Amino acid sequence: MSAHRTTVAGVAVDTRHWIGGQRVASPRTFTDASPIDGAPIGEISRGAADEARAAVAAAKAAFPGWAATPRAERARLLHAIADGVEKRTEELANVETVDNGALLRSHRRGVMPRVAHNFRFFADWLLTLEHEDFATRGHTNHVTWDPAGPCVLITPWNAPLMLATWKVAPALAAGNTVVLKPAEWSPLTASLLADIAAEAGLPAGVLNVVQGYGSEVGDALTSHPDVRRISFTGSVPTAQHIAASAAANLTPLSLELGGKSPLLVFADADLDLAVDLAVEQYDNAGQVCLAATRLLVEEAVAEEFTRRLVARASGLRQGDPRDESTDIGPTIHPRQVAKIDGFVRRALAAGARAVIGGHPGEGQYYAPTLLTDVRQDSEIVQEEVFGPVLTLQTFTSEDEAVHLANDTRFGLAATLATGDPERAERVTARLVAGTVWVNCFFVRDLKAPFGGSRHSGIGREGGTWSFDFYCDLKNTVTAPKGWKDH
Ligand code: TXE
Repeated sequence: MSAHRTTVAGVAVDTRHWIGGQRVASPRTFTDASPIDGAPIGEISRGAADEARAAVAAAKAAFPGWAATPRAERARLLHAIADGVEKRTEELANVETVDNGALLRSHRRGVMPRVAHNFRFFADWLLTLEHEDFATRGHTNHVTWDPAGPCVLITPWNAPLMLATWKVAPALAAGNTVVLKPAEWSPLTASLLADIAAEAGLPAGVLNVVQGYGSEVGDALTSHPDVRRISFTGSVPTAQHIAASAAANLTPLSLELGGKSPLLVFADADLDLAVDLAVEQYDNAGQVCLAATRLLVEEAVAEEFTRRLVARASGLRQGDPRDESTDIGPTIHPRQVAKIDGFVRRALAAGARAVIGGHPGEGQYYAPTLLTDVRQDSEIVQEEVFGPVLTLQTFTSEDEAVHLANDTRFGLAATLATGDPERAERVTARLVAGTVWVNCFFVRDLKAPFGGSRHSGIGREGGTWSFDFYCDLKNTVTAPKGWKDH
């Protein structure tokens, strides 16, 4: 491990920035540690305003060439990046697991294949984008999807490469250049992505990676006048800060923020399925923006549901995320453990009951927790915990279920367990949520719009919606030959 590189899970990772096709070091570094055991795994270049400005300048310089690159060639290069991701799946999965603590088996079988798919999907979609033409009083309207310019993409630590490539792939496909700022708690796979993109032949400056703390590198990126789009996934306070910083240049923003999503379990549901859906909410130690952390259960089945859930959740194995038999890994950082525990302590002090868990485990592990006897207006019901902590409340009518489901400041997702399709339709129509899952969870097609309402964000990404965001739409109106308009 040096100030320039480290080896993690047998994989060499460059820990410097990637700017204009060059590795660039900062005078200072910060230490990246593994959530598995807290051991240091890398000394990462600690970016500041200078590196941020250099990365935007590199993205600006590369923009005209990339924007003018024929779509088919852009698509070919994105497929080549996907090939590189597929070739290095095992390495990426191992590095990501050591860096952010999520399960190796899901990185291997689920996440990394989807990272490759992100590139393939947007490469293919690019080729289907039509330039629309229509006539108005003899004139033609010709609508084009023009690349917007340099984009700043700021990503979190809970699914580092997955969330980064959700943004990088459509931004590049649209003909934009990119400055990616990964989270300081999980910086490594972004650096590997830069290697893969370079090996694939992506021209210098088209993708840049700046490492560092958001508070030190962020403003120089988000207030930069040459930046044409900012896409951010993370917390509400940081989003508010970024929005204020972007306001100086009216830079368009896409914000994907947290949630406090409900799982509504109706008495007519298949209870085993409902319990499966509830248990899934402990995945990634609850560090999932979409997690349905509020279980809202119809009173008639609440006792039986709780009994089955407790039986299942008590059997979950918590431990080393590299172990195939582990169900729940560690939380990302000691600060996150303290934050989760603070929420739980305050809930217990306010009268909540921990049916299971309610305390930290060894190291950075937090025991899967289920809290009952919680009030709707309490902090634990209203605020995102981002840990393996579920609350359970009951309802007696559909109206009450909808009221409880909608009664937070968020609106990211909702999940319903019901055996009645008409009820599903009625309830769904009344829910405030960007995504509603009926008798399923986490099924995500890149064609579908993804995002949240209220404090869960602004805008939608996926399919056409990504291109809406990453392109400047232009309508060219051409008069017919010989036409004189007054
Ligand atoms: O997020 P931040 P944190 C929620 C979750 C979690 C909480 C705090 O509830 O407990 O947020 O996590 C960069 N200018 N989510 O503190 O600060 C930062 O470097 C520009 C939900 O880690 O939002 C990182 O790259 N950038 C969420 C990214 O923002 C700045 C996922 C996210 O960090 C910046 C993560 C600044 N001034 C957390 N300050 C989800 N929606 O999935 C920080 N950053």
